[in-house]
Amino acid sequence: MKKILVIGATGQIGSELTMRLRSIYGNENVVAGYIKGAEPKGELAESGPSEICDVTDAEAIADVVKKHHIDAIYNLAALLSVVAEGKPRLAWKIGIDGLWNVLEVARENGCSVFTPSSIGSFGPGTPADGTPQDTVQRPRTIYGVSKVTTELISDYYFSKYGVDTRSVRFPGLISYVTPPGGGTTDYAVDIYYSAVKGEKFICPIAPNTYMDMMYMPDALNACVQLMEADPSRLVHRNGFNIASMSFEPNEIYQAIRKFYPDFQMEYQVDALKQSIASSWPNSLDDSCARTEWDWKSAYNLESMTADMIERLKIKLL
Ligand code: AKB
Repeated sequence: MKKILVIGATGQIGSELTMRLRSIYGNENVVAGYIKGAEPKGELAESGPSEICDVTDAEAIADVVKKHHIDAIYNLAALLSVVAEGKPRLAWKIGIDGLWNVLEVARENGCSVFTPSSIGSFGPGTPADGTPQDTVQRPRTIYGVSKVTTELISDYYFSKYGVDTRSVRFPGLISYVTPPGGGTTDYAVDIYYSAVKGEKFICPIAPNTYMDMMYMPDALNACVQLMEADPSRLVHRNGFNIASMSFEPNEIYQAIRKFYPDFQMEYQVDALKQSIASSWPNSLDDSCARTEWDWKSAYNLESMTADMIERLKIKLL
């Protein structure tokens, strides 16, 4: 049975991915790695082992890997795009110095590694519609620069040392469990909270700004499916485009209004968020992921909206 360490296990993706991995590989085989001040709570804390594991501390990662005989690391530690713009040095320290620590520990201990990339790895010079798998990547944000570097250094560790590195480029992720913190796509989560709470939504992103988005269950499937994929079929390794839906603010607003006809939205565009959003693609072409490891999403805007609203009603009301 696989022994897995999730670094960043209490974050937006980590909190759900850890539980999904425990349901597949067994509770005792998935270690939730967290930093001080972000301790696991509730089911996450009670269902399996957890360890302090700061990605910037190589020795701590090595200790946890050795203690639990880890053979796969999901490295989810990162600052999201908007926060990273305010703290570029810290973003690099966590995203790249941290990744270097993970890759070195993986090399020494024979672990495979999953470190997500993002639609943020693209920039204004990238073809915006049907963005190909292999294309221009010249992002203007530190988040994007660190994601391109993540893809390249992860590929390098595979070709130079044979470390089994794999990753996807996540779209904006939408979930009712753990809110995201400081991303450009967060509005597409926040809008559901406003609708269910009966509040007017102030939209920080301008009309007609299309970005790829994905419901969390699809994102979790992508992580597991790629890490289980037959390596002989993989032409690419790090930074697979994956896609399920692309929309602009009015389209998600209209989808929610089918459930809440009186729901109100007003635009108050945030300059930083908008400049980041405008530099990202409208929609990715995920055909390489479909061909190389049979990727396919399950949710679209309508089915995600129905599920989000139902779940948030239980959580909030
Ligand atoms: C962000 O908005 O920063 C993230 C992402 C798309 O990578 N959600």
